[in-house]
Amino acid sequence: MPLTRFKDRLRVPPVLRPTCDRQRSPATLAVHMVAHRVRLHSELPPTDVWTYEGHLPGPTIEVRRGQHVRVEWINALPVRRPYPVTAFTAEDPAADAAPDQIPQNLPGRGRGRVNEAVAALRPWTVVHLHGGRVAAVYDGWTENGAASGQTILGDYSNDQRAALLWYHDHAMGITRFNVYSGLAGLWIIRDAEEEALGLPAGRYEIPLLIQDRNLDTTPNGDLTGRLLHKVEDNTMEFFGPFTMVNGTIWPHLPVESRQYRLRVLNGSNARTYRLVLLDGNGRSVTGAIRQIGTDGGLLARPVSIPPAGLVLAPAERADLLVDFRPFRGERLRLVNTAGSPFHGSPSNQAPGTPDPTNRLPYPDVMEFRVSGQRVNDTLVLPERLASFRRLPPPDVERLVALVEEVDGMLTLHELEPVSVSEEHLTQPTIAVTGESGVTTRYRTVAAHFRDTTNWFVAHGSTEVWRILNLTEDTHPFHVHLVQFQATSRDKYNVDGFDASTGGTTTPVTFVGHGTLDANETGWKDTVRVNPGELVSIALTFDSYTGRYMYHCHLLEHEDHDMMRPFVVMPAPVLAAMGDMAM
Ligand SMILES: [Cu+2]
Repeated sequence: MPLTRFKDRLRVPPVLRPTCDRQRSPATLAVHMVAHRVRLHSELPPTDVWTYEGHLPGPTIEVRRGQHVRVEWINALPVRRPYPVTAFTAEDPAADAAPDQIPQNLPGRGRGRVNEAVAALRPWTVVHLHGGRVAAVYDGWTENGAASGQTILGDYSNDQRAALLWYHDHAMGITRFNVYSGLAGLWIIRDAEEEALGLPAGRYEIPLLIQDRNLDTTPNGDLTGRLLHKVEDNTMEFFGPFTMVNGTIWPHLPVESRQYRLRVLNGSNARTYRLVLLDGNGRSVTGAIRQIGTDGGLLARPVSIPPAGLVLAPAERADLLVDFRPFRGERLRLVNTAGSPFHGSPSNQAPGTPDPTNRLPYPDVMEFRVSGQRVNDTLVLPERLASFRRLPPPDVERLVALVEEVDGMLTLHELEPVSVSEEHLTQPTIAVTGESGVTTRYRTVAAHFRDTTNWFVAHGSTEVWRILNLTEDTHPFHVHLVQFQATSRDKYNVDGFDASTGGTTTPVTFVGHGTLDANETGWKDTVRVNPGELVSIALTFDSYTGRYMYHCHLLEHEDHDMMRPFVVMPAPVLAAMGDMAM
């Protein structure tokens, strides 16, 4: 163990509650992006990080539903100091390498090369409120970055149900490094519906922002504390050996023997977690957890965690009620059982066992130390938590395929059916045989961020987006502006897809219905699409208009072209534009 587990106490980020000076004017906040030095673990030297307001994670911004808040995001990051992250590409391990020779399991660089382009970066940032209904100009369009000394204005209506959102950097091409440097924080919206439940609050409501990290070493192998973004030649995603919760590696939290509300966010670049709670004997006590909310707020009713554990891909959130009463005087470990890269398949290891073959050298996340004292806690969770209605049938359906091209570039292929007049096309097409047995041929109309915008959405309409994963890994699919509903997860045989042509030799074919977990049936802004799955989501565009993005939330994928624009426009404007829009 390179660092003592559970040594340091969990820190909780400070809370900023914006208030307005005068009636009717929006509350205002000034949030500075500043360089800072923090200890990620008490046995480490200080680490250079970039922060919001000097805190890692940034301060939690807490607002009321409907509270109008204006934020000045001030880039006050230093121009002359080196970029706080060393980007390094390690040589692939030999085919017969032992797990402890897989570079991403090891702290420090090993054999490989430093990415000098990253070393030469200067501060360039843009802030996105993830999960927020935000006007397009304030949404943090990836190309609209601010240099040091410049300010980005954010105007947030917070006109949505109570939820845990998060703000983070979204700068074009370098989001993975800027977020990794520390530019992320939580944003909590409160409302009356949630308050009526009398959920644990104050020091009994704890946010847990989970992120993996790697650290550089001296030639002797001592950890320097410097942030190291190490990938491998053939694994572009970052997976680090150390797990940080709220900016501390493997922390512990003393808790009373009562119920707690834990608000969990996976803020990792690429690592998916499957979280299991273990008692002192290594026995799973995950049954002590009920999930009450997800990305977009409260679920209609509380649900159990899936037996194998709570899966959270990057950017997904879980609102949990954890009952520590049966565990007086015990220590409980929260562990990860998901290997990386994540494919959606279950683990073969006993929970808490290292799985270095799958880049999980240290499964620990954090420890809860339950007090021996008896506490009076009479909260009984109601069976109905919040209002929920299914979205109406869609006006429009769209299909996008997740494709890894032969050069390893990951892309989003927007697909359109081949019309009769196009049947002579020489371009490769993707044939899909659906549940009904009908085969449709599609052509790719865009695949890269720079390609033409195709998706023009009528304001007020409901759409279904179908996401077909033709790659070998799970991708968390994120849409800006809206909270959506996952409606189905179907399994397809995708063997007929040929990445070298971008087309199919035999149709991609429906093989059966998969399952959405109970905790995926609430409001979501990020949904996992496992290999060979076609996941459908329903979205109603009833708030703002303008240009937004959808993308994979593995930050290395988002930066390497798994990101596309879409535009919401008033329906009469679309009609006036005629064919051009559709
Ligand atoms: Cu992806």
